[in-house]
Amino acid sequence: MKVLEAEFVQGFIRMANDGWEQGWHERNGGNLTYRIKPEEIEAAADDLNKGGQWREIGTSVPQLAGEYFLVTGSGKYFRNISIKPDDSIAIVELDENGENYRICWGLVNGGRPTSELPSHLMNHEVKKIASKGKHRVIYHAHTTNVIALSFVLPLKDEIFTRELWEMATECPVVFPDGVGVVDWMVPGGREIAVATSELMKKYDVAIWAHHGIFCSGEDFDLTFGLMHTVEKSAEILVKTLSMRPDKLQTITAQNFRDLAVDFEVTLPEEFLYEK
Ligand code: 2HA
Ligand code: ZN
Repeated sequence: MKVLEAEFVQGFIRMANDGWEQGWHERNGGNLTYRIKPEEIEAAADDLNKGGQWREIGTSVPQLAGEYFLVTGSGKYFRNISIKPDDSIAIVELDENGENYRICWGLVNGGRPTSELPSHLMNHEVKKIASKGKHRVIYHAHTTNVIALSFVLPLKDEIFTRELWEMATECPVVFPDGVGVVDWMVPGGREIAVATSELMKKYDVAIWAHHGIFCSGEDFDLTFGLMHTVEKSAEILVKTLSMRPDKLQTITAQNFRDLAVDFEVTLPEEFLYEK
């Protein structure tokens, strides 16, 4: 099978384009990676080039040794992914130590995988273990309203979680574990990768202050839906704060406890403090 005909590649391209249409990917902003299933890579084996040069990842992910990933390219624009996918995205294979990668398909006009490859792979490693293999998608986007909130809310997990939960009833059901927050850090390196993957042991969403969101999920629908839900909630909060600085009424801590019973989710008490 041709790589471009594979369902996982079509799903990846659609998700990237959906993110572009949301306005989350100005210029070359954002990146997306997918941990490919063995049967999916097997079906596309004839279309892969196994002679590429090994290059350093910049970190070590031994739990992902030998796995294949579909990734966006460094400096590439989400806006172009649906129009010229083989120029914009690539399949990479990791070596048997999880320290080097080589390009097996895509980036036909040259280039490298996303500058956030260390963060993506360290997050994949953490989530693969935590979800017993179920999580396959890591997505980073420059979500306008969450970025705006990172200038006015204290950069604390419990504050962001509670504020985002309050702005739409579905939020605690969609992200019951809450969201983590990383202080401003230089993007692209191992340090921010370590900080983010530490939070990903606990959460499916990490907010990068003044930069955007990293999130993780089982498939393209769930991961895009998670990003969309968090950002929509942030948009409602931005609109609310723009109308007046306080809320006349809101969803209370007890309301959340009642919701948790009916929707059969566990909401940690650390987020249900009295205000
Ligand atoms: O430009 O989003 O964080 C890609 C990025 C880096
Ligand atoms: Zn970014």
